[in-house]
Amino acid sequence: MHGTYKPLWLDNNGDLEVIDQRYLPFEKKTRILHTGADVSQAITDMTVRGAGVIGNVAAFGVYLLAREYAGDKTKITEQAQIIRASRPTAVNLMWAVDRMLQVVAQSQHVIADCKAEAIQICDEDVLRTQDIGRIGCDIIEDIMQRKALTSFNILTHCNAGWLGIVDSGSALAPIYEAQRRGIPIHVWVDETRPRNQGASLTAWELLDAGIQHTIIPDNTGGHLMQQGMVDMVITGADRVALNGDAANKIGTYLKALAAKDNDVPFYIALPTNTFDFACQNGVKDISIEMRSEDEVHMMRGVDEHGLPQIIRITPEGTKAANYGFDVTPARLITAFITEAGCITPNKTAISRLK
Ligand code: RUB
Repeated sequence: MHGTYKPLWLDNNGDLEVIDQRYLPFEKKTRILHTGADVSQAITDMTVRGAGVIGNVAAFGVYLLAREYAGDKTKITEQAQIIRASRPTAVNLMWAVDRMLQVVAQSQHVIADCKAEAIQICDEDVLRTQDIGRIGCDIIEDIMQRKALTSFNILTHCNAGWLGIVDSGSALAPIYEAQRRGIPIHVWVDETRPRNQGASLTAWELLDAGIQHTIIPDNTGGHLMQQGMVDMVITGADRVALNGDAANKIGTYLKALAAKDNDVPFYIALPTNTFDFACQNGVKDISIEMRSEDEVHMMRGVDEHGLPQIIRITPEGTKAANYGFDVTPARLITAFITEAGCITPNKTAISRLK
């Protein structure tokens, strides 16, 4: 790898160029991040999003700080805290910044070493997602065999594809692998209100890859599971506690409840750097990001001429609550699909990954 990944890469000036995910699926724009402040801003305003990519971009953010402050360790460490706090839930962000700061502390050649470490973090994620793809797809084949299925229906929520983590995604990695293995697969894509990461990002990725998929309103999954139209649910995660409780995009918990009631296997695919070993109890201890009411009131799309428009869909003066994430209790999760294998959602199994 040479610092070139599908959602982010280093340009010829050594700046970080990222796909600006706010404009997909209608426009493919990129944004160049020159400084640490640019990186914090891009994470906060969701130019880049998804736990893995937030960590990937944050790692390069510390490299940009090293360049900006000519290797001054005190300044880099101080400014890196702003990147570290730019979104609260995805633990990959804190993990990546802390790992980069260890390099800063020990290095004699801070700028070069930071660049190499950021590339190393992304390279490792590339390999992690490939392993997740293989292990997840083995599970798909196993379920198909047991149920004597000739095609397979997966439901996913939000976006945990290559826009979410370099370079194969987490939840979508087994789906891409299934396509490579020639398995006839179809994906139910939750639209994922209010920011529609499913409808705009997952659908865009799957369309681009030529994978059969159907967008469904967020409330449809329970009905489909009841009718036997879902063989497996796979989502990503933003933070998983030691007891196996998993934070992911708001609405994931409801899908897990419906899956349990209908005996549909519910898997969470994640790289091991999404486990938060310091967090004992996810439901009690993971703080949930509250986002702007405007994301609920307003919708972005294109009009009949293909021109971008933002419209309001609620009455002026009505209040909205915008919880970014929810926590699915471990008891509803069949297993975690990680690069280290399939992990049972309990403290004993998760502790072994430390
Ligand atoms: C993203 C989200 C994704 C996880 C996992 O939320 O909930 O499912 O981050 O993604 P947001 P991955 O869009 O608010 O960042 O494992 O691919 O990083």
